[in-house]
Amino acid sequence: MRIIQTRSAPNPRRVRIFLAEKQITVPLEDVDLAAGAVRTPEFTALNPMQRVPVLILDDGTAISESVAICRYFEELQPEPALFGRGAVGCATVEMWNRRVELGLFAAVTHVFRHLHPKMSHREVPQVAAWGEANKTKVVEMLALLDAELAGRPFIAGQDYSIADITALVAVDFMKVARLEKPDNLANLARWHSAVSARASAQA
Ligand SMILES: N[C@@H](CCC(=O)N[C@@H](CS)C(=O)NCC(=O)O)C(=O)O
Repeated sequence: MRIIQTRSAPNPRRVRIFLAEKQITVPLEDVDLAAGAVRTPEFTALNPMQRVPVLILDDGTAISESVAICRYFEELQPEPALFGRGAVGCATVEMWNRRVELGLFAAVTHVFRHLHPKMSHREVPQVAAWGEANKTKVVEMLALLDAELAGRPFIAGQDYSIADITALVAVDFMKVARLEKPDNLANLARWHSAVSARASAQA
């Protein structure tokens, strides 16, 4: 088993943090996105979406999509539960992970992909107006999360979950996307300090 990934990219980091929380070690094989590693016929055969990470099982099965990879490991090793517990708990984690993924993570990556000069040959066409529009969406979603975090320690409730991983990686990737973190969101700042202090954040 191995994971094809890129150290600096945000989606592989989600998987690395998830594995660190579960204390699972999987060999990592780094590829260079800037050099077009995901556009080769060999890589495209593994993931036609031409994106990392990709988990390769020992029988050759290739699983991509960060959340799908995380679900595979949750099934193999349920503890600690990072997708929630019970019908309501699992649905609540799913709800928040999707909200964070679609509302924050995607918005931050749109800003990066559509405005950063180094993405001009990988995001074609680069639409600057779309990048700019997503800056507002990022700020609005951070404010929403700040209000939610006034009433609980973690994004989806009392327990750390994959929703916290998605949010942490999105917030940290704001720096790469050249987005400034609002300094008036005290609950979000408290949450960010807590999740960043976990050993898994270094993965
Ligand atoms: N929905 C996918 C997104 C994967 C993705 O966008 N990966 C980026 C790196 S974070 C990538 O491979 N980009 C290749 C490129 O831009 O050429 C997931 O959740 O894994």
